[in-house]
Amino acid sequence: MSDARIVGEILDFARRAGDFPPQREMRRRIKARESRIQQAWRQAKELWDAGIRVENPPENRSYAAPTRIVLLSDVHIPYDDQGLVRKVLEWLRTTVAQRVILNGDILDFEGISKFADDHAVPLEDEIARAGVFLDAVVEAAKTNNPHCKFDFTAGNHEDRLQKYVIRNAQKLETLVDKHGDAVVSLPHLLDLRARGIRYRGYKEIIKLPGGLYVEHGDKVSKHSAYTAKNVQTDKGGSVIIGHTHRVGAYFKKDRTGFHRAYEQGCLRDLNPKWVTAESANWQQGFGIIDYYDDEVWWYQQVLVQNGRFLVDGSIW
Ligand SMILES: [Mn+2]
Repeated sequence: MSDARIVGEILDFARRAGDFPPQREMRRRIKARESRIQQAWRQAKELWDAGIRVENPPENRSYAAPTRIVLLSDVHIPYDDQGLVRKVLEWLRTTVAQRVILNGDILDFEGISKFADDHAVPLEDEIARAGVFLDAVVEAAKTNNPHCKFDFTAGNHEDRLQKYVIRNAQKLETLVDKHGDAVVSLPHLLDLRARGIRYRGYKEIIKLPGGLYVEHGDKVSKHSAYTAKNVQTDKGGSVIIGHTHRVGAYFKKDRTGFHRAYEQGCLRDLNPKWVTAESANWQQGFGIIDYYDDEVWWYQQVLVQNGRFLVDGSIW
C-alpha cells in the first residue's frame, strides 16, 4: 500500500496545476524515499485517471483519506436486514474506497447446516440473492473509484458448504471447473472471478499495513469486546473480527507497541426465528479503516441504531 499522504500531495499538485505531473517532477518536489514516491505516483495517477480529485489533507481537519478500506460482514443472506443493507450501499456509493473486504458470513447456508429445518430458504435462491448483493456492493464501491478491489473471506456459515460436501458427497470434492475452483464451492457458485472478487477460505487472515490483521473469527465470548480482546491477546497485533454480531473495542499498549482490537457488528436482522439470550445481545454495525500512511490508521466503528448510522459526520 502506498503512502496516502504522498498520494494526497501529488493529487493536490495535479489539481492546482490542472494536469498530472511527470514522476521526476514529483521526485524533485517531495523529499521521501524513492520507492514511496514511485508507488504513490502510480496510485495517484490511477485516481487521477479515474477522475478523482483529492486535496492534500490539511493536518487539522477531518478528511476522507485516499486509502480507505470498508469492512462488511455477517449479512447472513437471506436473513439480512434489507433496509439497512440498502442504506449501507447508498453510503458506499458516496465514499471513495480503495478496497472492500467482505469479512465472512455473507451467506447463512441454513439449508445445509446441522440444524437445517424444512423451512430453510432453498440454496439456489440464497445463492442468487447473494449474487445480487455482491453486484450491488461492486457497483456502489466503483461509483467513485473504478479501481476499487474486493475481497471475500469465508466465515463459519460459508464453511457449511464444504463441510456438507465432505459429509455427504466427498467424492465430488475433487471436481473442479476450468479455473481450478471446486464445482461445489463459493468461488464457482458465485462466479467470484468474473465479479472481480478475491476469495479466501474460512479462517484465512488478511494482513494489512500498520500491524493490522482482519479475520472473520471462529470463537465467541459472552460480552461485547471480550472476543476481540481474546484474539488480540492470543495472536498479538491489532485485529478486526466479524462473527460475534457484536460491536466492541479493546485497546492495549505493551512493550511491542499500541494494539487495537475491534468487533465489527453484523448486518443481519436482529430478530431470528429462534431467539436465545445470545442472539438478543447482537448489534448491527460495520467498519471503515482509513490509512493516513503505512503506519497510521484509524478505524471508524459504525454502530447502527434503529436502522440509522453516523459516518463521516453524516447520518444515514
Ligand atoms: Mn460467523
